[in-house]
Amino acid sequence: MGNEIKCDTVPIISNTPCDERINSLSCLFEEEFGTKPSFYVRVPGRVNIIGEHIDYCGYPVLPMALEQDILIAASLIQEPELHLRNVNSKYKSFDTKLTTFEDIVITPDVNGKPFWYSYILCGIKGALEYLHNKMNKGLQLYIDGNIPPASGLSSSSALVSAACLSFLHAQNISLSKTEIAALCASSERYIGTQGGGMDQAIAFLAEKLSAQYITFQPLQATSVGLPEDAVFVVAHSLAEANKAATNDFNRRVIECRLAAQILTALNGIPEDKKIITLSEAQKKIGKSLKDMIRLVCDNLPKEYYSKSEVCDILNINEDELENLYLTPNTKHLTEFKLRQRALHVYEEAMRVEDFRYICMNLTSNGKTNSTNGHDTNGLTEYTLEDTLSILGKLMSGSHESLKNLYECSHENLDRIVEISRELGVHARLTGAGWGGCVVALCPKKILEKYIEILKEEFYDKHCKIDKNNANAYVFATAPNHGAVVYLNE
Ligand code: ADP
Ligand code: NG1
Ligand code: MG
Repeated sequence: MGNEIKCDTVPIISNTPCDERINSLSCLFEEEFGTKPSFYVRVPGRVNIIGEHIDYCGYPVLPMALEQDILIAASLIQEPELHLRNVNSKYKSFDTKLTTFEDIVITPDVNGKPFWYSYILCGIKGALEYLHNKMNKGLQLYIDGNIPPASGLSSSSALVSAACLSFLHAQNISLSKTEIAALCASSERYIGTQGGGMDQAIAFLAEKLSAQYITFQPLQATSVGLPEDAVFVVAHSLAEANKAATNDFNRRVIECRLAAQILTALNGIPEDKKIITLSEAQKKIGKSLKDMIRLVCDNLPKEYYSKSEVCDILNINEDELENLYLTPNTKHLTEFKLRQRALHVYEEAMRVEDFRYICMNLTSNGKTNSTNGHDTNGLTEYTLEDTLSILGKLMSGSHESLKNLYECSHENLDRIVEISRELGVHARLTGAGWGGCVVALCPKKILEKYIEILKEEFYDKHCKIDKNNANAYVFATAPNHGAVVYLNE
């Protein structure tokens, strides 16, 4: 590898690694565009270890970057145009002129699903907006991705981020990692989902060998060491879920918004129609996470809240409710689950703090230090148990909550979690859910056996996939580094 320059910005490495994937992408690029790529951009996918569906509520999360990535080969052209090719033939070529960010209109296909290239357009639209439409060069991009798509491993954000980074690099602009992560998070919202920024943050701020504790406002990442006697295993449920193709994701976002608005309204906070998150509600009310959980149970006792009930509590009419708090794809909803969603968020935020606390205090023998100074939410009861078992229980708790309170699991995910539990391995769905992947905390000493049993019991017996062909669906992973640019000099 060449020399890295500027640590705070995305590393620009002055020579491209010589590997088979880059070589074959380079050949395809040259065949298609008649020139060599001038640079490559690599942005990893991620697995979120714990802290699901809480980034958009303002709470910290704990992801790590994967080895799987989106790799883009790029060259500059004089014309203000964009030419997109993909190694995978199911993603059809796309060419367009580039004028202003306002002219980039992102529309779905006839079934309401985004086109693959819309994720690229999101990244470029965001970058053009940031540059106030100043653009010197057009781009030719050839994309090679190996992150399982629509599977909760953040293929979408890797694609948006890789496009935004390519475009900014082509215009000679280099932002700090946190700036570009925040820009990519807002750019991806052009696809229609109101995500929180975890995926783009880890894409840029990831570091090899440690997970990252990511806080929002301000966006910051702190390295968190993981237990050495365990391995994180990712297992695909074989169900895909594109988050922008349905309103499941945004429905949860707006239910959290409404819960936050109601909690503040019922707790004497002066009326303010600005959207607030559940973490802002906590700050305004001035209570601990534990107290917020009690408050949710007291203030939001009902199973469902109708539109008119929400309006009555917030002292607004239905038009105001739609305009202030709902998204285009949730405007028609008539009922909202508020207690369940808010309970998940506050409890999951506590689980993240506990998980991080245990990891920060790992000693060389795999046990944790004393719990001095940390409100352990009852964890002291478990100090004699194995660290892995405490961490595992937090992960299992997260899954149960996502399944029962957040209702974003899938029968295949539950099946994998169940098979894991029978072997004493704790696992949870990772990413947004409704399909996608499970992440499991597997003691190193049973890793082979665990993967073998998943292949037999889930892939072979349950999904009728020969266990010898299941390698692509279940793999052990370790924290990888974040986005880089390679110059092809
Ligand atoms: P994820 O959980 O992977 O982020 P999303 O539903 O957010 O799932 O986005 C998945 C979509 O991203 C896919 O349906 C596809 O349109 C796009 N995508 C992912 N990987 C690639 C790729 N390698 N090439 C082209 N498009 C991709
Ligand atoms: P995935 O499943 O990778 O698309 C989504 C959101 C995250 C976060 C998780 C749930 C986007 C781009 N990503 O991830 O911000 O909310 O779900 O924890 O919206
Ligand atoms: Mg995504």
